[in-house]
Amino acid sequence: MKALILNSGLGQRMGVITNEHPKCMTEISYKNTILSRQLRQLVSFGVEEVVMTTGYYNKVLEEYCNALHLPLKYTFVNNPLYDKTNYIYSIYCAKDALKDDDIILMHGDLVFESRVMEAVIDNENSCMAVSSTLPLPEKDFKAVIKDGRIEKVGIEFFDNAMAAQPLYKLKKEDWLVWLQNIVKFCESDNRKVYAENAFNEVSDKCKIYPCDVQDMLCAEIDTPEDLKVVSQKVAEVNERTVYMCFSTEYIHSGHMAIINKARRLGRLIIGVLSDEAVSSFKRYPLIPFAERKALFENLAGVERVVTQDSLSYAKNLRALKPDYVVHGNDWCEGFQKPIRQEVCEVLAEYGGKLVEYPYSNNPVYKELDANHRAEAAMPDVRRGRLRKLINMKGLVTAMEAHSGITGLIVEKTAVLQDGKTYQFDAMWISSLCDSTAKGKPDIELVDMTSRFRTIDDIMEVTTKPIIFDGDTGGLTEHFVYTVRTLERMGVSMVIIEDKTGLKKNSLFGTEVKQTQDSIENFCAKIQAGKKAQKTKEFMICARIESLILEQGMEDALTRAFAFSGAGADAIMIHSRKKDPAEIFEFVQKFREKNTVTPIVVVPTSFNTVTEQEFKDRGVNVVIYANQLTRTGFPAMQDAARTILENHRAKECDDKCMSIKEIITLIPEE
Ligand code: SPV
Ligand code: MG
Repeated sequence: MKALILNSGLGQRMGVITNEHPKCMTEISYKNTILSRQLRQLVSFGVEEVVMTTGYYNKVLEEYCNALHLPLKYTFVNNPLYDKTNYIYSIYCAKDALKDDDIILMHGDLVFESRVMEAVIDNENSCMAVSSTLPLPEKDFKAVIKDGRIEKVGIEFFDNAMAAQPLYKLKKEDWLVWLQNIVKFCESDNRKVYAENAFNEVSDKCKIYPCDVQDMLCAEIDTPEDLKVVSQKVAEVNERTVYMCFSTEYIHSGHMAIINKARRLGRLIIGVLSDEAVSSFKRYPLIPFAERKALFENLAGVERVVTQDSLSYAKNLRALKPDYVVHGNDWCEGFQKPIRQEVCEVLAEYGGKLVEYPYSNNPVYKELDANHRAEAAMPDVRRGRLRKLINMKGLVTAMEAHSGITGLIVEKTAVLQDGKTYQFDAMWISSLCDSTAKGKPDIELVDMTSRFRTIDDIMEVTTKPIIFDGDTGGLTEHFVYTVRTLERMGVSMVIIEDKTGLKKNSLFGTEVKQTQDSIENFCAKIQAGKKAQKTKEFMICARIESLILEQGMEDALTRAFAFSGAGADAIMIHSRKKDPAEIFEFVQKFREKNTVTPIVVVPTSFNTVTEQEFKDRGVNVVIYANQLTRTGFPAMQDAARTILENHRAKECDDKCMSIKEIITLIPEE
């Protein structure tokens, strides 16, 4: 696309202002003339070629353009009869340079805000800027609209007309029709009329549509009074601010495209989502906040970078009051919909505007995202994320997973509540559920190789950190190998319980015979594990069974201090009572002496306590240890029974996910 700028005229009505240069070289704002502003706008829209008709002070004008050093290729075409003809003849002189492309046609004294040019350029048709909100001008151009198209342009039309400005996008096929008639006019010596007169004769074949720019700035400057009014408006436009928010960890050309669009609207302020906000809806970012912020701070055209500490824009919008918020239109649906709704409400409070651009579905970006996700799943990246999350959030939640599909449920399930997104932070690979899925009792019967296989299945399709139920850890001599394997796989934490001999599930309590390990033995196991591990992020958590085995609070606390002293990175305290009192008492007494070692709880029986209450009392990890298993298997039993009872599958259908859903449940990467 080329631009055609008409700059041959004398600009007589400007008085002394145009004594020494053409009108387009008149200053309109600090650092910009009418022309330099237009040219810079064209560059920002990716225009590379400008055909400029010249006349009055043509050499001054050419030199000026070249001195701007803009990335534009100019073709200057002098109209030697500039003082005797109208611009129709200037176009005629330039005709040979204007036959091979779509063009943007504008008068050299037109000042417009970038949204006007955007609306014109993005229009799929040939179009002219008109305004449905401005009154019809007495002496300036009006466009007569018929059947949705522009039938005539001129100063003399008032019926069915709209105020119009000489800014057009003309597709080659339309432009050539108009140009042909311009040539015909000029060659029959009809050179003192508007070029639009030639258009009016062929408007049935040259299909130009109105592009309504309403009350956006788009005005010609004919007089010093116009200059004053428009300069003031330009100053206002230049003061506008634009807000965008990013959570991205890398910037690709799609981001740049929308940033460039936003920059045209005003001075760009970027909100960078805090790590906490990012991990509330995605995963813990691989690139920490400070680095992500620096990405944008170093981007040309970004005026300021601020922190956005939640998914909600409200706080920043109320503080910054940007004129525009820019976003891709992808947030009209899905979990971002209420966030968008809130943005609209806050913008309405002070008259800001939301500008949305079509979301790019470019497969390259999808691939970049997939690669990035894959990176997040790599062992070295995944392993350390649990520690980071505990430090960042204070309390993290983990949900049981025992297969690829349950892993995906934990990975992807998200709930939007009160403008916030909630999801599980981590996955718990429970010995109970892993064994149950294999139809085996939870007595360390499923061997480690098989348990590692489960981890592998889950890891293959997820990215969230993994907490592994290591049962008793087995013999110390075996545990050290387990630690290294888990670490190598990218598991974040192993929890081992202080039992020995034939371990049974804790929820049996004292109904079955279970033996607690001695403090000395268990400390030695922890120490051996810590010594064996190769990375500093891997965590070994000591699980205390004293309350389960009714050994009393004192015993539980003595063990907790001994185990943390032996190097345990966290302490899990377990109970099978419905009443959380003993858990609360333990947490309080432990925290009186130890404020740093993370505390883990598994509230299967004391399940009325909320995460917030646990957090307030000093708990750091809440594990939902078996709920997917306990909900999934009854549903399957029910389906099996229903088929048996009815001797066919029809009655079961309503209980089932559709075949279509099941085959599309797992997207192909
Ligand atoms: C598991 O989920 O396997 C556990 C927790 O160890 S509990 O079943 O409560 O013992
Ligand atoms: Mg277990």
